[in-house]
Amino acid sequence: MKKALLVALALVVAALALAACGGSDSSSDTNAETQSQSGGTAESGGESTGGGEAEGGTAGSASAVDIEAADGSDLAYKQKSAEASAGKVTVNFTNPQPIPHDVAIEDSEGADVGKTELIAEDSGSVEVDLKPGTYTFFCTVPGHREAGMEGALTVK
Ligand SMILES: [Cu+2]
Repeated sequence: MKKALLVALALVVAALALAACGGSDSSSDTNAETQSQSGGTAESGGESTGGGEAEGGTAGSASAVDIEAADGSDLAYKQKSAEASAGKVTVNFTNPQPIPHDVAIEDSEGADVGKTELIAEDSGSVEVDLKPGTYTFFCTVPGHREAGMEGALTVK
């Protein structure tokens, strides 16, 4: 009996914690991470001085962007656009095609920020440091970008 009560209490606390951090951040990934730690803070009253959320350290922490080349042999990515949080961003690229592709990122002035390896029937990733702004991701294989292998990356 007592155990059941504890489980019920834990559920309530978890629900409160979820509600507490739902407001300010749109990234569901980070919510899932903080959820397990912030059980205590949810009960400490209605005053929202911005507690709980900062616990994990650096604000706007790591995020990831997933980009995939089209199935078949189209010179295209499945994503035409992507979004990331400013800071360290891991770009995960999957290329199911036998044709080699990569994902390079350049800023709004055309400066290279980073790129993945050139891969075929494989996946790879690269970590880049991004400030808020608009970037372009594209394939560096000659002709591919022109054929449509590019998209917009918005960093907030
Ligand atoms: Cu390509």
